[in-house]
Amino acid sequence: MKLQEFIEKIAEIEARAASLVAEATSTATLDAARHSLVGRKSGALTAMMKELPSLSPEERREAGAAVNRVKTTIEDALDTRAIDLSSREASSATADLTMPARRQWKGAKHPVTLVIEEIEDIFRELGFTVALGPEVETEWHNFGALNFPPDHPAMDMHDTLYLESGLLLRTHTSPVQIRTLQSYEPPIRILAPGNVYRRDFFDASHAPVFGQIEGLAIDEGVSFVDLKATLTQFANRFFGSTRTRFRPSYFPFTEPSAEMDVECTLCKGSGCPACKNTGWSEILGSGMVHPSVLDASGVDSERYTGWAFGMGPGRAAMQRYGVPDIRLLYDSDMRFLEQFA
Ligand code: 2NL
Repeated sequence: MKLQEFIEKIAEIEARAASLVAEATSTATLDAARHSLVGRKSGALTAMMKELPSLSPEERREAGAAVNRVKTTIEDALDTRAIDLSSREASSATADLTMPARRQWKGAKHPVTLVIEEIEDIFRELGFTVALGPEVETEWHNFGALNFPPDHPAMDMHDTLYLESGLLLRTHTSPVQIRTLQSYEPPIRILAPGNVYRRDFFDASHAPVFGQIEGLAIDEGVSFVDLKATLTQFANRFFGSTRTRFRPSYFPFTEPSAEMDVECTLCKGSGCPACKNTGWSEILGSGMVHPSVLDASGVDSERYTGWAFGMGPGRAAMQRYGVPDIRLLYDSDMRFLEQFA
């Protein structure tokens, strides 16, 4: 083959390559073009390279340089087009331009968590500290130290799961206060929030696992006046300025004991289904700590007195947000929870 002929042939291949690359509309047709042009076995340009030895040594140098230049040009064009086609194929395979934009999910605190944090904030300002303890407790911390008489009807409300080792699932957060009384000298002002367990049906107003917050204040000279003043102050902060009333009650661990009611937040005292037409809603139980409880924990009941209360943040959240069924607080239904975001 003559040099002239060689140069013409590779120019022809270069021109054919340009149109093949331009006409390739898929990676498959482009791959076929690459094969026919620069393929190792049957590529047109590869065939030309095999012709080089038939030229004279002087012609071979010029022809070799020319064929290498064309090879680089063709390969660059093929590579550029390949990237273009594959990105176009990838995006046309997944993009549905009629699809609605994805809505951003926004995390939010659970209404019961909101209520617990609000109660903690109010009591923190009054000098209380948050105390935590185990949910699996000894019978002594849950009942013995709290002056529960054996076989007393008060025990019926506190049935729970008993574990093999004589331990049980705590029925209230009072054991946290017992542990605090055992390890700290008064003055003590603590708030004990946490989950508690009781043998109950799961219905609109009961749950077998529920949140409780108890408070305890112990010092010299603490009286029922402190209980009433502090809890009234709390009710005004939590429910807005509202009337409160104290009714006598019974707990084994307090004497005297009292329930605190607030004016029904829904009907403002005029009576509605939520307050069973009484105009009042019960929000917590309280009382002066029984001397036997102080003595059991090693606190001198001749020197110290104190008061305590217990309330359900789930119940409080239901009143605050007008939730009609306690199960809504445990279902994790996004349609309900989203409203608090
Ligand atoms: C309620 C009533 C109450 C207490 C809890 C308490 C704790 C100790 C000593 C004395 Cl260590 N009392 N806690 C007192 C009165 C009432 O809870 O209805 N809770 C949901």
